[in-house]
Amino acid sequence: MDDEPGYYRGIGWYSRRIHIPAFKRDKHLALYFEGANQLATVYVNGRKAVTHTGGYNGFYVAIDNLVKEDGLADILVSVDNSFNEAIAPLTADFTFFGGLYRNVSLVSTESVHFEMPADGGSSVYITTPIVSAAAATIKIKSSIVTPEQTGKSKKRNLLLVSEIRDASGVLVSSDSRKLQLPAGIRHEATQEFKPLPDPHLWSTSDPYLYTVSTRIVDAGTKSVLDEITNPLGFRWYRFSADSGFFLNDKPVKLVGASRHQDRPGLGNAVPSDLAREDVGLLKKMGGNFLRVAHYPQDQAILDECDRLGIIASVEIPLVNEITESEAFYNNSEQMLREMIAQNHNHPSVVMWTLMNEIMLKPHFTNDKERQKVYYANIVRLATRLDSLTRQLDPARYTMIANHGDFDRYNNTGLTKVAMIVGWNLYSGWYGGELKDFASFLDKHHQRLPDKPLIVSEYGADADPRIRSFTPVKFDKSMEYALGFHQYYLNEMLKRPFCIAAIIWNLADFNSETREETMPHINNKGMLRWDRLPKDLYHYYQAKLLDKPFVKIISAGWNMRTGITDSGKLVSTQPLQVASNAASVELRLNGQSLGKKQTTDGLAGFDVPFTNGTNQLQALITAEGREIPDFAAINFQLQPWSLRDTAVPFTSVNILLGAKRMYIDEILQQVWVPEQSYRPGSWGSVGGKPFNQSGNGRLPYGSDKNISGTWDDPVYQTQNVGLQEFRLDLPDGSYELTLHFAELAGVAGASLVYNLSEFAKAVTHAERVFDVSINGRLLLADFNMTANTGVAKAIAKKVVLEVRDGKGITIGLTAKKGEPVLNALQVRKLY
Ligand code: GCB
Repeated sequence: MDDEPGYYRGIGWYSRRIHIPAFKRDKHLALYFEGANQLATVYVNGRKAVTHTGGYNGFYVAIDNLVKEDGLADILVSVDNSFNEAIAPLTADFTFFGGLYRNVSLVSTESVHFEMPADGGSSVYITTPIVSAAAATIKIKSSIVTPEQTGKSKKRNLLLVSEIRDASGVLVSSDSRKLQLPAGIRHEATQEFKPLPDPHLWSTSDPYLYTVSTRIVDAGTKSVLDEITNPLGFRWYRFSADSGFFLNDKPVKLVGASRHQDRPGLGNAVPSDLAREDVGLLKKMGGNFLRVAHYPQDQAILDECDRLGIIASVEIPLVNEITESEAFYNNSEQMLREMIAQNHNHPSVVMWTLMNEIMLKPHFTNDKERQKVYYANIVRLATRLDSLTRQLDPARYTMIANHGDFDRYNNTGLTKVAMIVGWNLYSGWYGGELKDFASFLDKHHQRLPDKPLIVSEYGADADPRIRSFTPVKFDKSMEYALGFHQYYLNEMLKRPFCIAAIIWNLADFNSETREETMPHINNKGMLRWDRLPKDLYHYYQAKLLDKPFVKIISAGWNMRTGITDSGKLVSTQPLQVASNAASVELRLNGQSLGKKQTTDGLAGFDVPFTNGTNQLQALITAEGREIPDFAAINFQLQPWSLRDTAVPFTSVNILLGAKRMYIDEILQQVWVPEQSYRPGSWGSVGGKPFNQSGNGRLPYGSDKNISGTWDDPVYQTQNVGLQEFRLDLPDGSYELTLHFAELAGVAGASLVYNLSEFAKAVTHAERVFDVSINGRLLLADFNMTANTGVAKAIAKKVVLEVRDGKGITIGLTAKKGEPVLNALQVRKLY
């Protein structure tokens, strides 16, 4: 999260001495690593045990022969997250945190046990070949390992028992068979159950789970040698290219989100409880689908999807590009095998995703023939992965998620490979207009009428600290993002052939290379990084929840400021309430502001805010009762005329060259956009907003990380060519702070996700200017680039006396180039 680009990518070492107690020493012993990013080598007592490739799947390390006689095991692990051209992901919009970031366990079993396979999966594999409302069949495959022949062990007489119990623990079916196994073998057993009549089906609204417990029992002593319990859900489903997703023959529109695994202060080392919390938050939003993206995650995620009735897709981290090497292909196949083996038994999973935006970084742009070969290699790899998936798990669908370049994926043949085509669409954000989204959906349906379509991603940055009454594309305001989501969601709901609406992303996440208003964070979440809900989350609740719902969505925007309406002691500003009721009443400090009909889950009010705390209450009537929601909004009235004694001036924070507001949550300050000078009030004279030339996305300002501040939005906009800034303040003592940062000559964030035009570096003439206050020189020959550098925050604070009704006039005089000012703050002292 610091200003220095990049993060540690290299080797980390872990060491731990464990002592295995005597009673466990004749057992089978293994270590299980749930996740180590990305190349891990495990040594036990100085001997290399295993090297595992890939950062997001689990793996076993058998240590029976490595533990010392006295039970001592010195475990040493090296984990390397350096770039490795043979291991996916090569590049992506998330941080590849290294290390052992999930649990590591010591697993001990009897010497006869279920296999701990090389793919890290469960050796009990459950399928439900035929399911209907009338009956369900169940098939269990398991693999059992017997120890090498020792003095005493000859053949082992065993029982393999599988029991199916319903949710209340009642046994509903079982199968038991005798096995006589010689020493030192791996035995595969298949148990097929006779059809279970009238199964209680698993669905999104009623995620009913049975359990299957499978055990190896010593036939003589009847003691249980090993036991594995799995969830079991009975459901059947299909994806139709015309009419969407059907679960148990009922149509279900899939609406949900993707999830990254990181949290503030933890990186990827997130306890399972927090992983579970994320799925719970998706459910509470009204979502019924989780794209576990862009890599397999903590098992707790899918456990929770099973439990809460969230349909899921899981994927391997093949993102943006490939390396054309057999080593890369093999590693990718290995990740796929592991993913399926480790996540297979979850009823919530309906599809495996093979790749994400794999043609985003096209390679060989100057050699079209070679580029064709590259694309052909991608399609070849996709075909390998797709056939392997269908062979390993014929019951599930396969999906590939593409970025919005239809022809690139279609002409190369990639759209034909997987069973479902996913499109990650950002029209009206990175490029194009909102309406291009709807045309894209229709184009797919027309050109690929037999291919089921899902919108595997859509979203817009929503920085909860940025607000605007005049939202525009890419201003990062909550208001623009809300309009974006409204448009997208409704277009998808209208089209039955659009199977799924998968929001990018459930929560904000860390991406080191991102700059933006919140550097290193991708702000497209419905939840903030710390999981506090944004307005967007409540909009989805209003649209998706069945139970009565009302929420003042700008409650999170609880610090506001505004200029008084002319001649009044209030400042009227818009506020929205999200609800699934037909109408909402809003009360301000106990007084009704009337009722408003909701449109698309929202009711808009103009609220006359007064100075101080404004108590708001929104009310709906549902199920015969009133349901309220409350918010307290702290409002600072700014006088219309600065000398107005009815609303005495205290302080103001102004962003120049901006049409947005910014809330500094640390200093509890609200910044308002610039206005042109109005006599009696304040404002700028001359100049125009800084605009990063050659950049089609940003309407004003820069998206560059400004170093030396947490208040990047204060410095990211600017007035260029400003002559004066005037404040007609009453006499008194004031503290004035001027904020500068050189924005020109700064290359914009070079993310590959900026799909329209890349931000280009702007070359600028040298900029030298004087700054005076009320005619007295404050800064002479001020040269930001020479003194401090570009994109560096500079603040100049001065205390001054205002006398003789002259107010404050800040004058800027060019010596070379045009003078600039990014922001200013004035505070009355006495
Ligand atoms: C995408 C990528 C995802 C990015 C997202 C974005 O298309 O699949 O990894 O994070 O766009 O926010 O740009």
